[in-house]
Amino acid sequence: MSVYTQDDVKSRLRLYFICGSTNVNRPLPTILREAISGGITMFQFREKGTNSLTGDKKLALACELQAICQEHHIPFIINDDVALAIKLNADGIHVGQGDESAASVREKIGRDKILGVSANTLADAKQAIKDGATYIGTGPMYETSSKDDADDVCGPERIKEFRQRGLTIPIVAIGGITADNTPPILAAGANGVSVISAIAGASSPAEAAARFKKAIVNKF
Ligand code: TZP
Ligand code: MG
Repeated sequence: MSVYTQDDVKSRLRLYFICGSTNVNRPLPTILREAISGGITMFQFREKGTNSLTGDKKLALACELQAICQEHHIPFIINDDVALAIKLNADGIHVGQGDESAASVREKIGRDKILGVSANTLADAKQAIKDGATYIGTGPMYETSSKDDADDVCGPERIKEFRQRGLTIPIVAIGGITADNTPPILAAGANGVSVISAIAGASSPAEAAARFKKAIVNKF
């Protein structure tokens, strides 16, 4: 699929698995296959931090993960690395506020690709929309140990506020999300949850993803 409508993206955001090689202690391609069998709806390759792969090793892993996603019709998104996303013709890219500007990324990738932007304030969210974001990510909803420089916990109230202020863009929540604490996030108006450790660190990523699906399915 190369053109995504907002409705496609909203449903794809429901269970958005994010992972890099440093988040797992088994091979990431294996974990990804298991997470897909449990029902994830989108995948982001986020290779960053100490001991993360670079250069050819990063490229080789990205290619392998993309092939798995393609086999299962799961959109493959790359975090931050615009050159890699373009080289692989990935389905999309996700950038944070400290990365290359969303407007510049949109210009490079064209209008048909998914562009995710992290936005923790209403002003940043509005700017992201102007710049051509397809969806915004916001958090951390709850305490997380997966991001060293995470902002303060905002809770589902952030999502509620964005919706009350009139934002209709697809929104995915992030940070400390588990199957158990998912319902208030969806009730606040998020289209889905993005998750690293509750799936990547589970003894069974497939079962972990399936537990999320149970929490999500009744909400739509
Ligand atoms: N951005 C805000 S919190 C976070 C990112 C990338 C980490 C989310 O990981 P986890 O393990 O699902 O809390
Ligand atoms: Mg980033």
